[in-house]
Amino acid sequence: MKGYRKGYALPRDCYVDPDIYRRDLDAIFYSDWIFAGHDCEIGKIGDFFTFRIGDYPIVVVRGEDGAIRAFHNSCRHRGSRICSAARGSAVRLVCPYHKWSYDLEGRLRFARDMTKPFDAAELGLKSVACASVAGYVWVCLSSDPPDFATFRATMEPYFRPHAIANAKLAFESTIIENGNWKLVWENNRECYHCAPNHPELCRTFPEAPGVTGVEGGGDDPLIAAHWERMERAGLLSRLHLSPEGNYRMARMPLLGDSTTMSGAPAVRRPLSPDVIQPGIGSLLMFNYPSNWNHVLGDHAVTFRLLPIGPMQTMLTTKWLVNAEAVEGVDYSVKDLTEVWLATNEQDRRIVEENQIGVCSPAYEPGPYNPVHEGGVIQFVEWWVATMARADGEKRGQAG
Ligand code: 3BY
Ligand code: FES
Ligand code: FE
Repeated sequence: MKGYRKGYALPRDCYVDPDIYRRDLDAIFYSDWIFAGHDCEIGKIGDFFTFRIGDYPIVVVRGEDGAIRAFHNSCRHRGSRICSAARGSAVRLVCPYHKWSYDLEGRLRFARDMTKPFDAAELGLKSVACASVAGYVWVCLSSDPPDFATFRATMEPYFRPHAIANAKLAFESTIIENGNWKLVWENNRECYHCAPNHPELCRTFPEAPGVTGVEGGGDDPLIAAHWERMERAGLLSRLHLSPEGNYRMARMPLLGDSTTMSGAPAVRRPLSPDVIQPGIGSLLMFNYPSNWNHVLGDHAVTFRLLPIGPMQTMLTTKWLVNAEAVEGVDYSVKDLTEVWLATNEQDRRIVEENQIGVCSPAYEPGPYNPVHEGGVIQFVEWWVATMARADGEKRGQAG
């Protein structure tokens, strides 16, 4: 990347330039596995949700056989988007334009008043690669998706005890941040900014760099003791960073039982019947480029990042609780969501101010703090390496 200096913030173009943004989409968002949502959001046959990765509208639907599939949400007649609702339930996916209808497996079943014979088998919805892992649905737009088995094998043992697939969505929030998607990630990958900006989060989330970073934190006695105690209780906890640096899992201690204002659980029932002990902290996972998470004893908070322009990013946050928990009896949405709604809003402003400053012709990349911003350095290096690899592949194909 022209002008990039290791250990320093990226050159302005990387956060501003529409061509680099197109390359980000091609090399990353159109090529990698992207977090779509949760199995439990589409629990019944015919349940669906929709979203968009760059220019691609997608629908994720549970079929008659119970399997979850993803399709391009574009009609095979003249291309109209078929499902416009964010979520819903349907027996067939019916295009609103001329009522061509597709079954839940994407087969074209009905094309009204078509007099000339046509090959229905040729006109099914185009499928998108789709995989469900431990209650998380992922899709990949590439016709040749990268290996996902290694991620699956790594994620499952950390997440299985938390029974995310059987949870329920208690609340969802979507915000638009006027900043490049990499600024959103850089901000997420450090807690250097937490003390000055996140009074609510800091009640329970430790500032210690070992908690947010990727170095391991095992030399921090508090973290090491937490891993020891959790793994004795059967909960995989030690940090795992993938060799390519694109995902990390680790269970970190919290100051309290949950990321609430009081530190007490927000939900009276544990998220999973298999994890009932207090003080389990937070199972943290990130998976570049689209997802990070906090899985607690009483609930989980999951984040989906989608770029919508060179300087605009959409962030969707979901709060999952035990499916049996009753709102108003076992939890209140206010207590459940207060800390992260406030934190997201604070982070949105941080990212937007960062974007405005980076847009200045006077901006010059400064040095990352090696202690507190190791996670940011890791993210930026992953991005630079990923782009260099994609450019190399493109040159290889061209030459
Ligand atoms: O959401 C996160 O994982 C990070 C950790 C600390 C700063 N940020 C809130
Ligand atoms: Fe879908 Fe015509 S575009 S039925
Ligand atoms: Fe933050």
